[in-house]
Amino acid sequence: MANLNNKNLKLAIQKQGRLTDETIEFLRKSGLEFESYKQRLFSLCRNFPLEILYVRDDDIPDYVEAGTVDLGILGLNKLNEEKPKVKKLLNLRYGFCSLIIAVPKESEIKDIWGLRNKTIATSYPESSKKFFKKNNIPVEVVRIRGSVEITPALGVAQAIIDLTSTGSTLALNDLRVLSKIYDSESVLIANKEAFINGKKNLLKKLITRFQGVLSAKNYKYVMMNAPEEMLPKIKGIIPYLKSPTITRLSTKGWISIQTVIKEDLFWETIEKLKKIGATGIIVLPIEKMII
Ligand code: PRT
Ligand code: ZN
Repeated sequence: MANLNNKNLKLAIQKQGRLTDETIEFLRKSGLEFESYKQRLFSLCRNFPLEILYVRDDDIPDYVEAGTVDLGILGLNKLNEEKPKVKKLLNLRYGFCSLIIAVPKESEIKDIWGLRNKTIATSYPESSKKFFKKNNIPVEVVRIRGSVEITPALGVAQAIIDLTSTGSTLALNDLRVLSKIYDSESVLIANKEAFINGKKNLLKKLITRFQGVLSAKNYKYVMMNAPEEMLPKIKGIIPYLKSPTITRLSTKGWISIQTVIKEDLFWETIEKLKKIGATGIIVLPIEKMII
């Protein structure tokens, strides 16, 4: 069992918020075993020398930059906004959202150029100023810490810049999107010196585990039956596949093929395979994939 000491890797994650559940799920999928219940300040993994610290997401960039922890998981939006001196290691494919500009539905403002000399409320002043500077549009950016979406109704601002995922908050507040500034998702960051200190090997091991989970998420395991003569065509449809597992079936001229298919091309690939005669297609999720 791992002990609390300086040789352990330290990872900061959000204590209680939008990223917490999915982050814990991701760590568990990576094979890490630890207790986590509300009001915990840290957990020690049972099967890997890793301490998990539960903190406010706003503190994660500073902790990682200062080396209080080696690693952190947080929204890419926080990195874009605060520009801490850290290393971004992986996109974790959850916590998706976008930073957008919105105006009241009935506003006369039709595009970003209509925002010239207007007041814009946001919790993301740096990202906002950068966007308008790049587009050469003079605006006044007012920093608001919470409930940015109600500021137009209060007469504080003519537009807002905020994160959105489902869009329901915007709809509830009668706001419409004018433009997107950037997309965001959960990311893994590391202290700049993490790879040159004594924990380098541990860090590499942990990243390999994380990559295994991410690769598995991007692929599906597929089994199918097909006429043997179609094998060259099947290989053409799944070009990244070097050597599929092939078994001869008892029906003459037929084979069974086992392979992996990329998630984003999944339906397209299945349609093509069906067209050339593949049948009995079975699809399974992959738990981990070490490439
Ligand atoms: O307490 P702590 O400081 O740790 O948390 P927090 O309240 O500052 O952050 P939290 O938990 O709200 O968000 C943590 C991270 O989740 C953000 O930094 C983003 O990376 C990510 N994320 C993903 C989001 C959203 N989706 C999101 N929808 N963060 C905020 N929102 C807000 C959005 O601005 C809106 O007000 O959620 C509301 C609902 O959004 P809709 O579009 O679904 O209605
Ligand atoms: Zn926060």
